[in-house]
Amino acid sequence: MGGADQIGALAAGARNVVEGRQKMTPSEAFVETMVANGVTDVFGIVGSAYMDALDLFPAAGIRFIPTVHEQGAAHMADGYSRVSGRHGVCIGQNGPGITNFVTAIAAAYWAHSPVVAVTPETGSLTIGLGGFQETDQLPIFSKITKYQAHVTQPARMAELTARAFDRAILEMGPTQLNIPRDHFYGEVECEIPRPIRIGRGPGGGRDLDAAAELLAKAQFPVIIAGGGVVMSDGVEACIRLAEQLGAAVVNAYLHNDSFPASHALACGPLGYHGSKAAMKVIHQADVVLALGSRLGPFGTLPQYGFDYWPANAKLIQIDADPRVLGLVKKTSVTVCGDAREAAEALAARLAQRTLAGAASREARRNSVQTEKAAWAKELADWHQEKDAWSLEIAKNAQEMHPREMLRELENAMPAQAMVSTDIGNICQIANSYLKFEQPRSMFGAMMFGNCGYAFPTMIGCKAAAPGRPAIAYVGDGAWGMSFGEILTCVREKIPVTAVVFNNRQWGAEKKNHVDFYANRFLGVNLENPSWAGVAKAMGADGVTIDRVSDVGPALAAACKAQGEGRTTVLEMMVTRELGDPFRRDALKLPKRLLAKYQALSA
Ligand SMILES: Cc1ncc(C[n+]2csc(CCOP(=O)(O)OP(=O)(O)O)c2C)c(N)n1
Ligand SMILES: [Mg+2]
Repeated sequence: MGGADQIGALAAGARNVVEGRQKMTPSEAFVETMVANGVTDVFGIVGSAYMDALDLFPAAGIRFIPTVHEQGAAHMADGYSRVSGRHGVCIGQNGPGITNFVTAIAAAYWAHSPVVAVTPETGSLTIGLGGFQETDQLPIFSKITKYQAHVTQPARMAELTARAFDRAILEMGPTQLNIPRDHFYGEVECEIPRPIRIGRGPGGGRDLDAAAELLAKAQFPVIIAGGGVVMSDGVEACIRLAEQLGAAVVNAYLHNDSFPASHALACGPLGYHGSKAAMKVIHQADVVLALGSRLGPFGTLPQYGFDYWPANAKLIQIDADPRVLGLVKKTSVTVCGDAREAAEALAARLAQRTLAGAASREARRNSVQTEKAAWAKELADWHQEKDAWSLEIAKNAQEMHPREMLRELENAMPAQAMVSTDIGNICQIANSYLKFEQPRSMFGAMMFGNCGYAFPTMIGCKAAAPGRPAIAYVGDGAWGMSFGEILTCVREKIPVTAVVFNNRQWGAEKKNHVDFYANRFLGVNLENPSWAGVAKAMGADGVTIDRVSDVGPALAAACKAQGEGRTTVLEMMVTRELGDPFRRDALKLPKRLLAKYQALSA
């Protein structure tokens, strides 16, 4: 027996982690610790720095998924972890392979994803000599990881690998495992540590009592279901608490999957291009329960010219991370706990209580229905952007209006779909048109906000959940940054559907030129190749769509093709009109003092 047969036979027993203290190589200790943590997939680009360990992956039952770029690998690890709740793992060559991770690890940090970035570094005997591919790899990640392990000695490989994996889950964020490349070699005696997985608990008893007290007295309670509800598998608990209280539920920004959209109490998302119904409802609240949310500053800014945050409401904030409590909004009660367990604990406390809001339960429910219907009607009648510039630019255009296209996509969205969204004007508007029934379905480029996030992240999602339809929404500018990973889909047979919004511009930034710089366009217009043609040249399917009636059938066909292993790029030809900007607080009208720049003053 040899070659592939031998690896297959070894892999059959791969999930049994070696027991007890024994002699092994550091590479074996590293790989066995990953096995102990249930790792089955690792994304990266091959490199000599860790080849001794890589050689063991197949026999250990670990699939190595080679990518086009290390940024793609780390985004894939992010998507993989967000959809599965398990670790996402990426690895690369010391120096440039590792610095290529940086943007994606920063994104994973703000998405609270348990990604382990394995970063082999230059050999310990030559550190500091300025040899090949050397850079100090710990400072680079110090602000974008929850924990950094540096393998100081080969004998500590298992211990420190285990700690990096434990802390990624415990602290819900990326960790770094930095390994001098010579430390993979040699002989050590060690035991493979078993993973530490602990319940977070619902929070302090007195804090929960105080929260229950506020909720019992609330006339108009509203729940914000945050990412913590998704991460704690707490949607059912959130539904029960909402029903008990008769509380409307809004989704925190970019967490449209934190509460089922079809539920009678669901109002839709807050934040940019969120649901006006959600905003109007939360505006009436006298008590807001932020469940599993850090209440990020970006997600509650005024929208549609409406400063909806209920400034006088009492705020209960529950989050598993003590550092985010009271950070952005002043709280009346703070609870450090797991969103699911806290919701269950509150439901138990409220079961025996008379609820002050009981009498108005029906009225509040009706108000939710009325606002939802009004918002649905407004969206249905909203075919194109109505500002002067958009009306002008789209006047005689042959292309589709972005909103009409987004609505068709919404209507054709298959059950159980996973959708990632990039950063850009059309992706942002998509927030109004993305509804989900189950958690772990929406993967926004969270608060790091990097263009180029959505596509590789969705490849990672698909690797973790091959049975679910995988769809990435990407602007054409961001697509230019990320389309290379089509090759990963094709080579590794990880079929994904990319919906590329071809408006021939870096639209979200162009909107700033329109709103603040008197249409002085600079660096925002894009000349594109046929993105459908590029996809075909790379071995995927590519379809150019310029009729609204073709959008839904094309999405359905592309998702079906995933079942046959086919990746499709749907190139949506849309007008250059632009929706409301990302934010209005970020820019000021230009003021120039020097005479030569006077013409550029507002
Ligand atoms: C990596 C990165 N570079 C630059 C930006 C700034 N930026 C934000 S939105 C945007 C334009 C996105 O254009 P596109 O992807 O074509 O989407 P559109 O706005 O046209 O819908 C840019 C350049 C960013 N967010 N991330
Ligand atoms: Mg664009």
